[in-house]
Amino acid sequence: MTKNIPVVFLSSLVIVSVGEASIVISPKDSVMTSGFFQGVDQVRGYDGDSRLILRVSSPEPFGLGQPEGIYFDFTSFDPTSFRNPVSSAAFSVTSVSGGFNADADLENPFLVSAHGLSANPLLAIADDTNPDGMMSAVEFESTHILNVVSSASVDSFGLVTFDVTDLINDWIDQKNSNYFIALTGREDGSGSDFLHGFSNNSEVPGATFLRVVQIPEPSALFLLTIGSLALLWHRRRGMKLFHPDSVSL
Ligand SMILES: [Ca+2]
Ligand SMILES: [Ca+2]
Repeated sequence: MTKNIPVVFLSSLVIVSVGEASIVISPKDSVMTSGFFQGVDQVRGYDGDSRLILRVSSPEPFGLGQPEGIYFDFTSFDPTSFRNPVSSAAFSVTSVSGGFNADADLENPFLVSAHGLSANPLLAIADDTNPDGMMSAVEFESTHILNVVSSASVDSFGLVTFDVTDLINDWIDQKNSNYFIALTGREDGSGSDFLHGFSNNSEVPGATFLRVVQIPEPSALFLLTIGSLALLWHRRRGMKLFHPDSVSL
């Protein structure tokens, strides 16, 4: 029986590592664009811009032709660190007041959606931060935001989570190597005017994060199975030891 103890201990270790195979990734930065931004400063909210709140608007807020939206920079994402697809990826942001009395609430929920991108907005959009950019913010918004990955109804302040599993697996498979997530209000059909806020992660650390859960490696599953069998065997032997019929020795 003493021989079995290390094997049982190993199986416990494997169970723990499989159960906790989630990784949390923070964006390098997040920025916003808006039809309200006139002049050369088209992209705002960079680390150091002292902008605590970024905003997502309804498609044509207050008759504005260009909506507001947020771009999250995950260019530190390393697809080679994932050998398998992830089983889930949840993108969380912190809903706060946008500061213009146009927030979503329980009576007026706002459908916000997450998207992948087909180009790097920090390099493509021309503004004072990036004078070499090739296009305007509104042009980028209309041509490089991909189809919706998932939507969430925002009706209060606090954490809001989007299921971005398919997008992250596209990053891992290299079907999409633009490691950005955009939040827009383009799926909202309520007709209300929203200028809803989300904490700027560079100014409010921890407000935005991506949690991915990896599918266990086949070798880990094999070890788990072997470990479970060893545990079962150990238990059966243990039961025998304590069985009244076995105490005749
Ligand atoms: Ca930022
Ligand atoms: Ca700028």
